[in-house]
Amino acid sequence: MSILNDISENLQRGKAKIVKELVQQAIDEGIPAQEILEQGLLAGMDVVGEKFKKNEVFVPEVLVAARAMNMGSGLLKPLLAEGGVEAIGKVCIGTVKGDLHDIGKNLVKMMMEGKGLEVVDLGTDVDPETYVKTAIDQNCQIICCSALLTTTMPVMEAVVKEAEKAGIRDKVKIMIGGAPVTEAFCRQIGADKYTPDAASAADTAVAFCRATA
Ligand code: B1M
Repeated sequence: MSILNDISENLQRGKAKIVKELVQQAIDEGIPAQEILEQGLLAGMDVVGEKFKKNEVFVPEVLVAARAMNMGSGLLKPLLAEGGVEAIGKVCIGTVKGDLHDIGKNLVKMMMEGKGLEVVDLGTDVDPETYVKTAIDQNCQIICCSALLTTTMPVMEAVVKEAEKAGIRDKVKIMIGGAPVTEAFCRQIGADKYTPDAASAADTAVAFCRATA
């Protein structure tokens, strides 16, 4: 569908205003929000990611693409949240200490809210103590950690240990995700669940909350 290609290409060029207009146009044309997200915005971000890897684009270009991504996904947020019912559980989410990547974390948050979960967003660069303190203070059933850098993945293990130290490990599920994270890593650090994408993270979180309700 060409409007989705247009969204992807304008996102790659960092044309935030045009991306926003095209996303609105796609919504008006009745294209499902999930399709606009995956085949337009995320497809464009994938290309940017590949070019970044090959040193064909650099941090400034990636930042403007990320801004375009956020402007487009902001319009989709209420649509992805449609059908959301009364909060079925509470989750806190953040990108781990040392890591400033937040696009994936924001998508996970958006999908979770869309499934009726209440989400406490801790932002980026979150230390283990903050995750655990928030889970205790705000009665969260789940702690969600995102990491995009291999160097920050170990912080996830520190979160598991911190939850054990605080005596809440049996009361709180710990979910992890982000591009370098794997199922094997999840098992290795003793977290509860790795999910590869935002949609499966939201489904899993709902299932965990229902199981503890
Ligand atoms: Co950076 N960056 N970056 N970056 N960046 C990567 C991650 C990298 C793979 C690029 C590369 O070299 N190929 C590389 C990491 C290499 C590694 O560790 N192995 C890298 C690097 C090296 C860096 C810097 C160190 C660069 C530098 O300064 N020299 C620096 C680090 C800064 C820091 O964090 N301290 C840096 C900076 C940046 C920008 C600021 C420019 C920008 C971030 C802007 C922002 O987030 N606001 C940026 C970006 C955008 C990227 C790439 C291009 C795209 C990441 C992204 O947003 N993807 C990325 C390359 C790539 O991934 N191809 C790269 C889209 C997003 C939707 O995907 O976050 O994976 P993702 O989320 C998915 C799933 O993983 C999952 O759901 C999402 C959607 O389905 N998911 C979860 C994510 N979190 C989850 C949590 C869950 C469950 C599922 O919990 C339950």
